[in-house]
Amino acid sequence: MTNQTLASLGLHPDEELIPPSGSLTGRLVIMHSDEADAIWVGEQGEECSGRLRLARTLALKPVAGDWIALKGERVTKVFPRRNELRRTQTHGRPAQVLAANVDVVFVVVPLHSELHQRMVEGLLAMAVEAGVEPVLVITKIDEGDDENALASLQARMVDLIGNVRQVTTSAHTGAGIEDLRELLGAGVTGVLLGASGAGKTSLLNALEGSKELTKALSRTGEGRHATSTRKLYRLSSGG
Ligand SMILES: Nc1nc2c(ncn2[C@@H]2O[C@H](COP(=O)(O)OP(=O)(O)OP(=O)(O)O)[C@@H](O)[C@H]2O)c(=O)[nH]1
Ligand SMILES: [Mg+2]
Repeated sequence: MTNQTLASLGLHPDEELIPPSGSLTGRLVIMHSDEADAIWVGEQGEECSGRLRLARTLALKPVAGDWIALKGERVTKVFPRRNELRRTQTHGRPAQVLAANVDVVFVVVPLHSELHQRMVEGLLAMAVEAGVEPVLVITKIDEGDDENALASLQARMVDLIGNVRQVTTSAHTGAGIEDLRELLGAGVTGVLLGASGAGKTSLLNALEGSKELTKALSRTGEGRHATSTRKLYRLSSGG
């Protein structure tokens, strides 16, 4: 029987985590340089959270979204991943895993901006390579003073990435936020990808309306000044 806490953290009904004896299971929320924040199921089945160290014997460096086993305050095992979101190799450096065990990738593009064509293509490719459904999220539609702006962006996006599912949103007016919430139903792990300033943090805040977090994985800015957060949030609505 799947533990309810693990299900609420995004474990699929057909997945099972069998921990080494004496270990507990949980999910990694965010990696710090050599420590990790995680949520796990305690001895009595209660939900726990806290900062963990990494056992030196880990075969795999964990990332946000990983299912883990822990003993004491150490991560002792990283379970095999259902999928990995990888930032594709650049300048000869090895591909970097941004997040694991993801259900949906939101490619976030603001209504008005220079369209970073190669970046959008790259983000879409990340989703496709991971075998994860991409959804295009057009943000800041409240800035649509020109009626044709949305239609024209949508047409350009279809040219660029084909007919992927689309949601149009405004964190300011709340437009489309419920559509996004529906895509992030109970146990769904979503990742927001997009350029710095595209509106990812604002979307998370609009989804939550409060500081109480749930479960969309925040994620990556690719511009030079971009902030980059790889953190799992839990939404109070269940996603
Ligand atoms: N008009 C309007 N502005 C928005 C909306 N969403 C975000 N913004 C503004 O856009 C700017 C960037 O938004 P953020 O949510 O911080 O963008 P981000 O994608 O998290 O950026 P990084 O963290 O740098 O990657 C802020 O000044 C927001 O106020 C929106 O729906 N409408
Ligand atoms: Mg941000």
